[in-house]
Amino acid sequence: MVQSTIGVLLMAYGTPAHLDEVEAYYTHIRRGKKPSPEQLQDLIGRYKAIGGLSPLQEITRRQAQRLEEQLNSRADADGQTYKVYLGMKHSPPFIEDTVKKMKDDGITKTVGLVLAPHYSKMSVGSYIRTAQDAIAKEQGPQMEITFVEHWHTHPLFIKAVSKRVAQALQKLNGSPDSTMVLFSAHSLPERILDWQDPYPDQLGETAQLVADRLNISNWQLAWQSAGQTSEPWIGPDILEVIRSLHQKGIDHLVSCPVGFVSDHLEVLYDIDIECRALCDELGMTLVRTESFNDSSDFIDVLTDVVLKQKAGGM
Ligand code: FEC
Repeated sequence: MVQSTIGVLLMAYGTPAHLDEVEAYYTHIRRGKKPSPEQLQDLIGRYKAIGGLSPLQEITRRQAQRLEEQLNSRADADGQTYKVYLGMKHSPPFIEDTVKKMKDDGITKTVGLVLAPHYSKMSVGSYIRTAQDAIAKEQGPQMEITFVEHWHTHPLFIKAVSKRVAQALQKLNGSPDSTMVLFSAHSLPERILDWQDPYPDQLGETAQLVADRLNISNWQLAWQSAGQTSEPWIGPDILEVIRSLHQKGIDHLVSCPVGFVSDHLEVLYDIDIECRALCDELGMTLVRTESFNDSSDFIDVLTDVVLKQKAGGM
C-alpha cells in the first residue's frame, strides 16, 4: 500500500542573504526593535570579517537536501516517502511560510526538528511555538505534527562530537596537564534559570558523555556569544574562561562549540577570530573542532532522530 508523504519541518536560525538585509534580520532577532546605527555597524563589521556573509544558509540547505535523500533511501518496502522543508527563525523562508507551503502541498503528517541539540524554552521552544501558531492559523484539516525537543545525548551525536574532539586533541602537542577541552553553547539570559530551564544541564550532559567516551577529565563548560542587552546572561563567558585557564598554566585549548551544528557567525567570528585573538595575545594554542555541516555522520544523526520521532510520536 502506498503511504502519504511524511513532511519534515527542519528549522534553523537563518542569516541575511546580502549585507543590505542585515538591518531587517537584526530587527527580526530583536522582535521588531531596530538596532542602533552603532549596533548595526558592529554586526556588519563581523559579517565582513568572516568574508562578507555567513555560510549558514547554504549549509542548512545542503543539510536539508542530504537528510531528505537519506530518509528516502531508507524508505520502507511499504512505499513511505519523506519531504524535508526548511523553515528559518529569522530570515526567509520563514517557518510560518514553510508551514503554509507544506499545507498547500497536502502534507498531513510531519516531524518538526530544530538544528540545535539542546532545549531551552527560549531557543528550541520558540521555534516550536512559532510552528504551532502557524499550523493553528491555517484553515482546513490540521496537520499532525510531532516535535523533537532535544537530541543532545543521542549516541550517534555523542560519537560524532567525540570523533571531532579526538581529532582536535591530536593536533595539539600539549601534555594533558596543560590542555583543556572547552565545550560551549550560545549563552541565554539568566532569567531562564528561574524557569528551571533544562538548557545548562543538557550542555553538561553532552560534555560529560563525550568526556566519558574519550576518557578525558580535562574539560570545562563555557558560554559564548552573549547578546548585548541590559539583562545578565549565563556565564562564565568563554573569553573569561580562557583568561582564567591561562592564569592556571593551561596553554593548549580545544574549543568544541557543541551547541551549534554548522559554520556560521558565532563560530567563525566568536571562536575563530575573537577567541583565537585572545589566545594569540596570551601565547595559548587553540584548535577548534570541525563543524558538522553536511558531513555523513551528522546526516546519520538527523536521520535517526527523525525516524525515531516518527516511530514514537505519530
Ligand atoms: O551566521 C549567522 O548569520 C547567524 C549566526 C547565529 C546563530 C545563532 C544562534 C543562536 N542564537 C541564540 C540566542 C540569541 C539571543 C539573542 C541573539 C542575538 C543574535 C544576533 C545575531 C545572532 N544572534 Fe543568536 N545566533 C546567531 C546570530 N541570539 C547576529 C544579534 C547581534 C548579537 O547579539 O550578536 C539576543 C536577542 C535580543 O537582542 O533580544 C537570545 C541561541 C542560538 C543557538 C540555538 C539556535 O541555533 O537557535 C540560543 C547560529
